[in-house]
Amino acid sequence: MRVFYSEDHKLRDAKTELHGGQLVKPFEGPFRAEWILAAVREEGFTDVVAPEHHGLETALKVHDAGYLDFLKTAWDRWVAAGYEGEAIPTVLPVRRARQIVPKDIDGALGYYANAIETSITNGTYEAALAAMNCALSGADWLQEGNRSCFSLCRPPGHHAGIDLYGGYCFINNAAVAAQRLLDHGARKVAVLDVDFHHGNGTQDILYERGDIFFASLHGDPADAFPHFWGYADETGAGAGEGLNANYPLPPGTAWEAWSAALADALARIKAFGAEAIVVSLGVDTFEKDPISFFKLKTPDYIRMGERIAETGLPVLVLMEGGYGVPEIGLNVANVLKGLEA
Ligand code: OKP
Ligand code: ZN
Repeated sequence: MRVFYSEDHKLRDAKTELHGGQLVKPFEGPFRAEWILAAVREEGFTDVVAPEHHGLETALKVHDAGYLDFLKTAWDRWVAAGYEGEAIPTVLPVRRARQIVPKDIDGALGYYANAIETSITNGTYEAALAAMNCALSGADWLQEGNRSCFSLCRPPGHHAGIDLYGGYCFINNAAVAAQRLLDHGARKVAVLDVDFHHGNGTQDILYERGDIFFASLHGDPADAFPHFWGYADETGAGAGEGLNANYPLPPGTAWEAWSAALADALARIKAFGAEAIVVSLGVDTFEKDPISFFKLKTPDYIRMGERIAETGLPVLVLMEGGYGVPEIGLNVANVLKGLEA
């Protein structure tokens, strides 16, 4: 299985994340991609290739143009304002506030944020573009007739909405890849989000679309980030009515209950008639993940890959979350092994 990886992920190396009332070293850092790359190579996935460079054409079909321009310019505008820390918003356009994009960078940050733990830094936009390029190259690789591949995207993307960043995400790599598959001949595709956190950005982008089915298995939003999205009664709207499937699951969820939800999601993806699956793979479902509460074990990830492979559909695996412990690498490699079994 081919692996797409760009060294440019290292351009995002934030020093601060707002966590527990303190600015701490971010959970999402360059070490994650290094651990994952080392483990997948160790486990035999040695066909590691840098992605092609792509323009913004596909991203502009899933994101707002003003939002992408904001991402491109935010750091320089923040520095020009004279600030010395990393860029974080302080004011948010909450209930009953006006939804007007402010000229001022402090206001613009709040306008485009859906969570404020995530600092914008020098190099963040360039790293997000590199992750997007990995996703696009992966989509093209499937389109050439290959059954599966792994795009080691970093930073992740599934919390990035139409015009929203946060939760360590800036550009929605999964939505961009799904769009690319459709633009290159697929009629219908699915995004399957198995990260511990609800893929609220992906849901935001796909909610009214009739050509992409979205399923997400995640910690119940009553208990877990992103808190304001991910309930089971969010089922899609307009042309997308019935094409959004959320599986909120309680603290302590282990393989048995988790895999029952996966089986239901895969059955619905098949019934929809998807011609390919984009998997938003987070391994923060692992029992030792520092910020999550599921209890999956390392061998469970092999079974996860096997179950997805049983659909018989081409599969593009994109990296999302998974934190804290070196086992994230083997857990990712196990999914890839299961897919190839
Ligand atoms: C990104 B991805 C937990 C706070 C969580 C942000 C989590 C972002 C997860 N107490 N803060 O989906 O793995
Ligand atoms: Zn996550």
